[in-house]
Amino acid sequence: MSSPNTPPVSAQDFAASILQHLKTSLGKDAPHASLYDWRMSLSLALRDLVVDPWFESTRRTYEARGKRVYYLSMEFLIGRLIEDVAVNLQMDEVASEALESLGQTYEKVVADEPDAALGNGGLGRLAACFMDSLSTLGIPAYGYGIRYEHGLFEQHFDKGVQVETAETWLEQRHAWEFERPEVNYPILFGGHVADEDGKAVWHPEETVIASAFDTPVVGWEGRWANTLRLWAAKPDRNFDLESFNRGDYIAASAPEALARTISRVLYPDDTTDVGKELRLKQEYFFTSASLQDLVRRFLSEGGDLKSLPDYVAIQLNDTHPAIAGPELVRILMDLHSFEVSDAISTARGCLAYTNHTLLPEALERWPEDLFARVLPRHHRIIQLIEAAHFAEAGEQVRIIEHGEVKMGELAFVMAHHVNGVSALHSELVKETVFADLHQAYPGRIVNQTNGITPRRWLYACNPPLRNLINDTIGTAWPDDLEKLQGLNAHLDDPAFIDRFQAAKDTNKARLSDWLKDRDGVSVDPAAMFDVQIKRIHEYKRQLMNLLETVALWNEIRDNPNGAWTPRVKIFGGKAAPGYVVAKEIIRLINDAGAVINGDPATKGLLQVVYPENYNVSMAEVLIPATDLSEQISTAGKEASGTGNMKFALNGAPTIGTLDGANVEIRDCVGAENFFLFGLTAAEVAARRMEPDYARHAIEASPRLGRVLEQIRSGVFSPSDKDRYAGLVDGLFNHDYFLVTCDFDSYFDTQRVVDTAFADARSWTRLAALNTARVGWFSSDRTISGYARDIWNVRSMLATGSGDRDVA
Ligand code: GPQ
Repeated sequence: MSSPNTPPVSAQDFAASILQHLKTSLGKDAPHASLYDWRMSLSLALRDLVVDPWFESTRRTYEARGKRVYYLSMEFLIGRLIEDVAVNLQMDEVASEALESLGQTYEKVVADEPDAALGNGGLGRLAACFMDSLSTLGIPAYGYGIRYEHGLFEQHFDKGVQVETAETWLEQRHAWEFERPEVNYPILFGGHVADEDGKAVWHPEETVIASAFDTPVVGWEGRWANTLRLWAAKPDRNFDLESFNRGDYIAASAPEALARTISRVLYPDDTTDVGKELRLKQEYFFTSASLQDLVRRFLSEGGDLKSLPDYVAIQLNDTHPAIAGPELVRILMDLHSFEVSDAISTARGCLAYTNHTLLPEALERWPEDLFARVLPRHHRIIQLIEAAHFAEAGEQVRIIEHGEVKMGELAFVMAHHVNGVSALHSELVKETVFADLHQAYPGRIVNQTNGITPRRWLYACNPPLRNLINDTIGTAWPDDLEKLQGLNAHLDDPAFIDRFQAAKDTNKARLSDWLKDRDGVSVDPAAMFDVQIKRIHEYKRQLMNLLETVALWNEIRDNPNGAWTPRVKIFGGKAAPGYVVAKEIIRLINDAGAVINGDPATKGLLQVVYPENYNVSMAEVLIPATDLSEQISTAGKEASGTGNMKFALNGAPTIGTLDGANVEIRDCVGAENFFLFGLTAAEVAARRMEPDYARHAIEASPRLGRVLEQIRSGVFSPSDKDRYAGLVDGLFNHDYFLVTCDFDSYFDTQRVVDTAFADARSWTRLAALNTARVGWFSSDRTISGYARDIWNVRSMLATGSGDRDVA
């Protein structure tokens, strides 16, 4: 494996490798190569360099009989991989030089790669950051998920309205994966369960084949590489020749179409439950394939299944793979003759569950009849699990209740640990959704505050800041992010602050150019870039941000000679296609933006920008260029947030509520360096009990009342004056997320931000202070916590003193 900071090959050799791939893998010579051909050749040449560390990692794990982590997730939002791999292999400069020597521009080739958008948002991106950290820390691990043919939909705006089109990343060859046609498992559905000689025997009626595709995930400095194994669905019989011969061509290909449907599309719902049969099938499909695969691996190494928990740690990313509990029990009982209680305790010894939300609509529940029809054997096993749970803990919490199978309760009961994703969230998990189960199983709930990989979210996406940090504190920080604390000593050095400002200016200029090229939008890089990027959801309160924007517009018009701080309000994010209110909010942002941007009275002082189709690669351009990070969810609703960490790390102070990981970010940067506003989680709960709280808040705020009246009366929708009447009435009558109650506090705090930003040097110091103090939010720290508190696994990377301690 490569030694620190030494690229494994020279630019000359790497150029030769690219040319070789161009010829033998793409079938082109340089004069005829398209951008696609160059990009594929570069990717394949980089992939070649990952294979040795990958084999070596597998071999070492096998020889040491090391415990492996299996991370089961419906989503891996990995984005582009070229830069990621190049940076982790210290090949970024070499790759750039090699392409240059071939007459190509590295940045252009990198930008040609489609995002692998196999996730909705934070949950999926967290899984991708965890894969990076598991490899960086040298923990043997597999990520298991679904190889969706269509990732998250593409978003377009048609006169401000979100329209969705299918995402098609697999129309091109995916350069990074290795197909494993020999790794196939049958996945069974439906049928019935018969009692035969006192044994329950499942007679399924449908079989789908899960087929593996492996992507190596290389860690920092190429020290270690793990596998992301994604399952594609295939029919068990490809083609019904009998029907074909009869001339029934549609019937002949029907089984194939049906089977493939299972891995066809990613459900675009984020934190909302959909309850569709196909979704349940997707969940069981990838969970069953993954468990069959890990059991096969374990047995092939000569293991005795009773000791499975000593060698296998299975992490359930939310309830989506919660069927793992009953499925592992089924495998142990039906295929390996375990007694029920042994099967349950062995399965529980392997399983742990991460909860990502308190929103009741996101805790999955399946109608019992649907569940029993699709998975009749598991339905019975869940009854056995429930009985065992009653025997252990008393009968106060049911898993099957009111005709529904409750996946949160199932995951909890079958896990040896349950974790929340920020300190506040984990406490609320104990107090609210799982209060009774917490009583029954004290100590089971623990906290693991989320993190982000600093390789992608600072080193790769922010070269100017990366170079400044290297020059200031050396190069040991990308896998030891607390080293950024060393920047604290430079916060009062004017030369450092100048360079920090220069880095931010470079990034803002890059974003401005990007917006101009992509959308023809001009922004002033000297204005404050105020950014809110995330899924559109009422609890995240993009609407409150928009109301504040309109209020500010009013104030500037009322007082045109005031000392206003110029702002560009940047929004980014998608709404679930079926989430009507979220789509109205998108339309309102676009409508109001059009009016505000066209107003000569506020030109140069206030602008609204909403680039369509926000995704990971857009985040990589926006975050380094941001001056102010908007983290304004209703307290108690955002489990953690991870965008909040990315902004702070890249030198953007936060305006935010005491919610999720904001609380811990504020602890790290210092209360005086965080623009706090709004009700606390406890105050939110109390306020909701007050009658007519929203109406009272609106009456008490003439500023807010005026904005709502403008929206309601059609100021931003002159051709359709009532367009937003429903949205505004909603705020008066059922403002569940307390937009109205927090509005004044938010507006006032934004004016404090205005004043602070106007003092450029002290603002830059504040930005640099954020970078210096948030190293704790590295996902390396998070993964070390899981390894120590939940998985009981160790790093395989030897240091001078034996195993590297990941804790
Ligand atoms: N999250 Cl339940 C999602 O992105 N999708 C989901 O379906 C659920 C949660 C997010 C959550 O809203 C954020 O607060 C977290 O930071 C993120 O998961 C990762 O834990």
